[in-house]
Amino acid sequence: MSGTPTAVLFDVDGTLVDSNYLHTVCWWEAFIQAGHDVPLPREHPVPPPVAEPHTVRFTPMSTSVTDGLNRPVVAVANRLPVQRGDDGWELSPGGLVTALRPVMSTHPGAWVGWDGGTKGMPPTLPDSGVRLVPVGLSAVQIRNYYHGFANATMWPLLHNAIEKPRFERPWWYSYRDVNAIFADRALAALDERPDAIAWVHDYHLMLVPQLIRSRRADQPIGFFLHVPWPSPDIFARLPWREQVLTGLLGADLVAFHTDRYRGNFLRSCARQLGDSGIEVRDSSVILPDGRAVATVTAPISIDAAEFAEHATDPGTSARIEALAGQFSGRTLLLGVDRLDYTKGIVERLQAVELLLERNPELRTSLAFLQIAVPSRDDVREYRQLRDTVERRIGRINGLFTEPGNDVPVHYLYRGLPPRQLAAYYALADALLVTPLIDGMNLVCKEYVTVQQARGGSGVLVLSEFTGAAVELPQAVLCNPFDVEGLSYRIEHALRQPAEDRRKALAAMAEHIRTHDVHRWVTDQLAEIAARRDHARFFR
Ligand code: ADQ
Repeated sequence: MSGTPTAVLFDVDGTLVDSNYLHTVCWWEAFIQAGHDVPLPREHPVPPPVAEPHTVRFTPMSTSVTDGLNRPVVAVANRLPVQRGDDGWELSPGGLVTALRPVMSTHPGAWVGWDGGTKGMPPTLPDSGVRLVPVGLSAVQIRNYYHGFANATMWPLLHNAIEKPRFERPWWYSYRDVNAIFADRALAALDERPDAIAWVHDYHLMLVPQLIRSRRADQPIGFFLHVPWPSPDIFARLPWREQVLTGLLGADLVAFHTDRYRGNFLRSCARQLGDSGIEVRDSSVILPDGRAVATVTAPISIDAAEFAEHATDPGTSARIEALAGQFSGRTLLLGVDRLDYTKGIVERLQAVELLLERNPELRTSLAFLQIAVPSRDDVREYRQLRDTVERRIGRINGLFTEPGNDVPVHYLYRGLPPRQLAAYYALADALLVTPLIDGMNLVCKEYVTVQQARGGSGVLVLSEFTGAAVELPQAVLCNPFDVEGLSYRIEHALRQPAEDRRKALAAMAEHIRTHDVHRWVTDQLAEIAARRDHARFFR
C-alpha cells in the first residue's frame, strides 16, 4: 500500500490486549487554538433514519484554551497496557502506544485498569511517570462482569443485538460491583491529583462516570464509547437501561464515533429518562439539577505517521519480499480482524465462494488471506464462530482448489506484530472490511495508510455499517448482509482502473493523515475540560 503532553489511552477490549494489541492512545499538544472546533464527519452514505422526535445537532462549542491543557489525566479503562517481556515489564506493543512513550514521561498521570491476573505489575508505565493502578478481579468477577455482562450482554446489545444479548442478574450485580471498584481506584488516583481530568473508556465501565461524580461534584469527567450505540428500541431491551444511562450521565462529555450513535444515545436518554425530568436540548442532556452533559462526535483514528513509517521501513520491504513468493501471480484479497461475529467474516467467505463459483478462472489467479486474532474464546458464540469460519474455509478449498495449484483461501489464526501486518497490507490488492456493524474499524485506516505510503494501488472494500464508512466514502462501499451483492462489489473493486484506485487512496489517506489519533486526543481532552466549565456556568 510538541507540545505539552498529558496521558494516555487505548482500546479496551481485553482479548485484544491479551493478544498484545492496543490501538488507541493519547497524547497531547500544548497549542490549541482558541475557538477550535471539533470536526464534524461527512454524512453517512446510507439513507438517514426516519425523523425522530428529537432533532440532534452537534454544536461545536467554543473552547477557551483553558484548564485542559496542562492537566494530568486519570485514564480508566478495562485493561492496563503492560506485559512482561524478555527484559522485564514493557508497554504492550501497538503503534500508538509507542508514540505515547515520550509524552507520558513528561506529563505523568495515572491509568486504572484490570491487571489481567498478572502479578507483580510495576508501579509506573515503563519509561514514564504514569502510575499504573491495577484492579484485581476474582474468577467469579471475570466470569460474570467480563465474559458475562460486558461481552455477552453489552457487546451484542450495543452491536444492534446482532447476536442475542443474554440478560443474567448475577452478571449485572457483578458489573455494578466491579464498576464500583474501578471508581474507587480512580477516586483514589484523583485524590492524589486533584487537578486531573478523568477519562473513562468503553462499555465495560458505563457506571463509573456517575460513581465518580457522586463523590466529586466538580470533577471534569469524559467518557468515550468505542462501539456503536444502537437504536432506542434495541437499547430499551436492557433490563438495567436507566441505570446504565444514569451512569454515563455522570460525565461532562459523552463522545461517540459517529453522529448516528450519538443521536441514538440522545434518543435513548429522552425515551428512558424523559419522565425523570431529564431534557434533551440540541446535543446536550440537561439533568434535573441543571447540570448539562454534552455529547460530541469524535471519530477515533490511528497514528498515521507511525504506520506510514512501518510501511517504508527496510525491514518491511524484506518481509514483503519473503511473502510475495507465496502469492506470486495471484491477486491477493486480505481480511484482518479480531475473530468476532460483528466483523462479517462468514459473509465475506460466502461472498468469496460465490465469486469463485461464478468465475472459474479466479480459482487459480486469486488468493484470499484471512488473518484472525483469537478473541474471547471463553464466550460460547465466539467458539461457535471459529468453527463456522474454519468449516467454511475448508469447504471453499475443498470445492475450488485446482489440482496442482495452491488453495484459494489462506488462514492465519493469530495476532501479528504491526510491522508484519504492514507487509501484508502492502502486498494486498484489496482489503475486505465487511463488518455487519463496527463502531469505527481501524484496520481499514491502517491499510489505506500503508498502501499510500508505498505508492500502491490497492482497493478498499468497506462495509456501510462501519463508523469508518462515514469518513472514507471513496472506498468501494458494500452491504455485507447481501452476500451475492458483496461478491459483485468485490468484482467491481478488482476491475477498477489503477488510476481510480490511486485517486481514492490518496483522498482517504489525506483524511486519515489530517485526522489522526493525536488530533483526536487533543480535541477530546480540550473538550472535556471546557465542558466542565460550561456545566458550572449552566448551574
Ligand atoms: P476492535 O473491534 O478490536 O476495536 P478495530 O478497530 O478493527 O477493532 O481494531 C483492531 C486493531 O487490532 C487494529 O489496530 C488492528 O491492526 C489490530 N489487529 C486486528 N487483527 C489483527 C491481527 N490478526 N494481528 C495483529 N493485529 C490485529 C473496538 C471497536 C472498533 C473501534 C476500536 C477503537 O470494535 O470499532 O475502531 O475499538 O475505538
